[in-house]
Amino acid sequence: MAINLQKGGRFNLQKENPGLEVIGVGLGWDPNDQPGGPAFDLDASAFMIGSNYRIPADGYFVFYGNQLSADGAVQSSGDDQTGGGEGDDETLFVDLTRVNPGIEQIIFTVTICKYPNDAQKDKRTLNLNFGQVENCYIRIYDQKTEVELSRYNLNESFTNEDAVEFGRLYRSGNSWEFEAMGRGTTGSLNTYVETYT
Ligand SMILES: [Ca+2]
Ligand SMILES: [Ca+2]
Repeated sequence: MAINLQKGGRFNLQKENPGLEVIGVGLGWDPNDQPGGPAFDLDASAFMIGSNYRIPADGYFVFYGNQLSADGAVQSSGDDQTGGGEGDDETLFVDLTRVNPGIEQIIFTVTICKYPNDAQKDKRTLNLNFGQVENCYIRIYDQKTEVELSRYNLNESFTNEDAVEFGRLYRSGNSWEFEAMGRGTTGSLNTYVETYT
């Protein structure tokens, strides 16, 4: 049964699911329901960091502009710009067996793109934040069986924040654990690029 995590909640992936190899980290959100309002273009990214809390090379930052990590372990499904439709809108796949041994944590961030597309340039001054985004969640599932292992709904209001560290995978002995972080900040994706590179 899937575990519903609260902020700070943790679980051991492989203890509960022996043989688990590839997980999907799915991000979902609902489109803007304001008539004429700007699209919420949320972006899921992964920072694969070593013991110094930095990525060892550019290839360990996976986002819409780099869809495969240098070790081949993390792959992005690509950029969804609207959040429309049922189910996950963006997904990061993680092959736990292929993660570079020097990587100690994989931090999953979700950020709101300031400039969703050219047609919306006139809306650039709008202050988009997670307080406006409905039904935002992250979930982890077994790619092979599609069984959901864990889900974390973003319940915080985050009325100023446009960037959230949703969760992290970290090594625990020979397995991986996941922690629901729910830590918001401002500055969108650039903030994390500055922090982790
Ligand atoms: Ca996107
Ligand atoms: Ca959606």
